[in-house]
Amino acid sequence: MAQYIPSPRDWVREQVDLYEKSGGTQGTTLRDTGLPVIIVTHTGNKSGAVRKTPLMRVKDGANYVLIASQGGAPQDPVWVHNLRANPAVDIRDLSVVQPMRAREVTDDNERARLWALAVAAYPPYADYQTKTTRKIPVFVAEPRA
Ligand code: F42
Repeated sequence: MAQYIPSPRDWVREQVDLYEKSGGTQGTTLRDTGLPVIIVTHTGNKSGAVRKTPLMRVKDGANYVLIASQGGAPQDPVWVHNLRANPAVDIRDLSVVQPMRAREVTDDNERARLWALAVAAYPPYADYQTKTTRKIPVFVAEPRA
């Protein structure tokens, strides 16, 4: 089995640890917002290592919408490259872990619909898009048999 390499960011690594070690009963929200977070487990496209990325929970039926906002930073987060190369992910939502497949959304109408869901779930996403000239990548994760 591939090695797990934790995030170099302390607060991110600590959130993943707490979320997983508690079986999805602690560390499940973003800091003091109280808004729910999921953990996306994916594969490093260069290292082949297991990577774990907390993201806001945005649901569309059985699917999850993944927003590569990184706080409106100028660069895409590197997990975007991992999902493009290896779309098979596991998504932990509280105590439930599901195998899913992440697909980057390229259709403008589909993206607009999913972006609206994302902003409804986590309003700061709208501010993040105004802070950067890049078009924030949007993925939809669908259940994988
Ligand atoms: N980030 C978001 O973009 N959107 C969100 O909704 C979001 C919510 C959120 C909630 C809670 C929380 O704790 C964090 C949250 N974050 C959110 C931050 C998110 O978890 C990530 O930390 C952030 O998006 C940055 O992702 P990143 O993949 O750029 O992470 C960096 C810091 C990182 O881990 N870098 C690694 C490193 O060692 O420098 C590289 C990891 C990696 O995947 N490497 C690849 C490999 O092969 O292993 C190579 C990648 C390449 O192609 O260069």
